[in-house]
Amino acid sequence: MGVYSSPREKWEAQDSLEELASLARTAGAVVLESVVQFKEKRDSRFCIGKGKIIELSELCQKEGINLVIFDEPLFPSQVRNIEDAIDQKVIDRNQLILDIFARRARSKEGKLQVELAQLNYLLPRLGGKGLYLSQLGGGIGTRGPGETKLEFDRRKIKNRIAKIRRQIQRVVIFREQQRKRRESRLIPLASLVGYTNAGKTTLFNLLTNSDAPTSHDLFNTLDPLIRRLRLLNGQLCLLSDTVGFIRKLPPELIAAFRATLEEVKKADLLINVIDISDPNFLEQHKEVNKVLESLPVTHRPIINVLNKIDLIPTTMLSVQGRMIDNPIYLSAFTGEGKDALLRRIAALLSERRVAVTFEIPPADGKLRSLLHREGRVLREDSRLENMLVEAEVPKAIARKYRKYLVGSEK
Ligand SMILES: Nc1nc2c(ncn2[C@@H]2O[C@H](COP(=O)(O)OP(=O)(O)OP(=O)(O)O)[C@@H](O)[C@H]2O)c(=O)[nH]1
Ligand SMILES: [Mg+2]
Repeated sequence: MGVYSSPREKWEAQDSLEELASLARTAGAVVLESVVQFKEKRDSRFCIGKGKIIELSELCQKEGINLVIFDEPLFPSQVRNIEDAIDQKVIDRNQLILDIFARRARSKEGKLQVELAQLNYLLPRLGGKGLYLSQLGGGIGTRGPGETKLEFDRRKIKNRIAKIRRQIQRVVIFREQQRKRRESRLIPLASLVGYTNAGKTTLFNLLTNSDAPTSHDLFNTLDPLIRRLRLLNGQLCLLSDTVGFIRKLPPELIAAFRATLEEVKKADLLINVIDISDPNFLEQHKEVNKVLESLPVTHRPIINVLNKIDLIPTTMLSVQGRMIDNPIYLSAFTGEGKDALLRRIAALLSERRVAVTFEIPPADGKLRSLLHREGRVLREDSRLENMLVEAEVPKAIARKYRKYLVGSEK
């Protein structure tokens, strides 16, 4: 059930509803009907109009519908009113997304974050049909992470929320330590970002020779993945794959993304994957930019990748490509465009690198292996007692070992 409040928004409402249908199928529902209503002002009791509610009720009876999903966030009282009026279970877009997250989260922190978001969302909504009819509608909206059933007892929920908060705190500290260790290794990090289903994981697999699961489902990836990526000039960087973004993502849900977004915030470089074969790619691109601005990471270098070019004719490509800033045309499927992307990554990362010469005393031999591992060694001379190594290295390394730099580079 979608609602729009000005005639201009009609198309957008229909697109959004189609996306909602994909989300519903991803959660295991069978979509029987889609309805949109034009309503200038949302009804405080039912969100949509009273007449529409009666129509909806009749439609449910006729088609055997046992779950109605609203494309709008509903107040707890609205959920109860609508459920009473149509006598079927009602959830909103946010609950549906949380439900998908609940099934997808794999990491400990991911699971905790999702459960926390669900419980916070459910607490004011207790007493709705979810309580009694959780078996109907495939249980959608009542699943906890790992398929356990959420418990609907106010006191229990409050205790559980407090417990989860403490657990998350511990995991956060642990992750922070891990990240510090990684940062101390000074390898630059590139993060894939983009709308859900844009092909981020497929590209991740292509670039890092991995086989992380990809799927046509929305929100297939939830937990961040990090692998090493070797660029054409031999330089190493880390690449992270993350959760996708989607329109109308409310703040409660953004918290559940936090683990992933931390990686994005720390990235030296963002790779924005855009599905050029999707007719809504521009809106999706805007939505992604909105989330990035809220992080905020917009001052980071960013590479726009137009993915899935194998799906649309070349003539269309050049027209659409003009709408995106300095894009790389790519197919994560066929591999076309991969080298161009690798070159662009290397070029942007090398701006963060300097070419310097170190004079390394024998006692500090491990600096030489560090330069080989993290930098690109251009020349070595070991005829003198101190070894001379000319290399292109991350600026952070040059700074840290300043005392060994030769001549004016100090
Ligand atoms: N034809 C074609 N299909 C692609 C390409 N890249 C990805 N796909 C398909 O698009 C779908 C989504 O790909 P994923 O890599 O799972 O997308 P994602 O961005 O990681 O999606 P989420 O993790 O759900 O946010 C899958 O069915 C892929 O096979 C491409 O270049 N060409
Ligand atoms: Mg993915």
